[in-house]
Amino acid sequence: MPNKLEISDLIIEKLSNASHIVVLTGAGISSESGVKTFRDPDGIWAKFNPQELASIDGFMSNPKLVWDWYQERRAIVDSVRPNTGHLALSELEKITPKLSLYTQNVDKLHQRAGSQNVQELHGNIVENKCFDCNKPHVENITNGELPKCKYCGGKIRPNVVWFGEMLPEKVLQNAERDASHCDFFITIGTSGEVYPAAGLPALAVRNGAYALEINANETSISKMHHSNIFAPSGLALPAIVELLKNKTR
Ligand code: BV8
Ligand code: ZN
Repeated sequence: MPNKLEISDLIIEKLSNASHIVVLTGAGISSESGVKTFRDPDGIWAKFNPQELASIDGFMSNPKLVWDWYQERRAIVDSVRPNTGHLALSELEKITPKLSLYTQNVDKLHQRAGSQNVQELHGNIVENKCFDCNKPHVENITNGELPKCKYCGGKIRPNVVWFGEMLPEKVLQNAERDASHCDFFITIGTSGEVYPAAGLPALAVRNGAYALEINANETSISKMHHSNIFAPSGLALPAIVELLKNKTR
């Protein structure tokens, strides 16, 4: 397999000896499936202000606009498929002793690619819940009017974490514990702008892990990684899995 992506032997050596790999993914890993990222020039937030839509205030002030925005995104997510990057991560989970995958993405593409140990730091847009009593809303959503909670009549919202909202406590605790105890941390397709998720790579490095960033571009957290592969994750991840498999053959 020509190593045209310049994946160093050191990365493959460390990966093949890693007892616990932690992966943090962001919107970039889904972009090759056709799901727009947030902050890229053609991203979904190019025309919307995130605070306006992905926040409690945004929903309170314009529930219909926010609800329709999520309906639009749900339709896109339903219409796309996991790409080679998602599939390679699912393969990596199979061929390594322990891999913990934490995603900021809300599209469920990792689960659809077959990854078993996926924890959602920012929830997902497949499930819905009541804005007021937090109970899950499992009824089918028909387009048009805003659905109402059958328990309390409250407004239904997607089960995502909005700006200003706490992340799911157990998931964040697991992420911080795993980042602090792993020996290899891979950051894939995230601009590293949104906290506390963006703080996980630094936590791993502080605790002695080897940190690799895979991103199509340089980011604000590139420099704090031991190595970077500036390439699309749909190309880099399958190449890494192939090199790992060749090594163990
Ligand atoms: C919190 C879910 C405690 C919904 C999202 C003021 C008030 C309140 C909070 C704050 C505040 N100031 C700061 C904060 C903290 C805030 C924050 O970090 N703000 C930032 C913007 C400064 N964080 C929060 O509010 C979090 N909660 O802190 O609670 C608290 C509570 C009250 C008060 C204070 C603190 C909640 C954060 C979660 C927000 N929800 N989304 C939805 O999706 O609609 S965030 C949103 O950004 C997405 O979840 C996304 O996952 C996340 C990160 O974006 P990325 O995934 O990185 O995507 P992005 O487009 O940015 O980058 C894509 C990358 O991919 C690029 O680098 C690109 O180069 C790369 N790429 C592109 N193609 C490819 C590729 N790479 C590889 N291959 C390719 N092919
Ligand atoms: Zn309710």
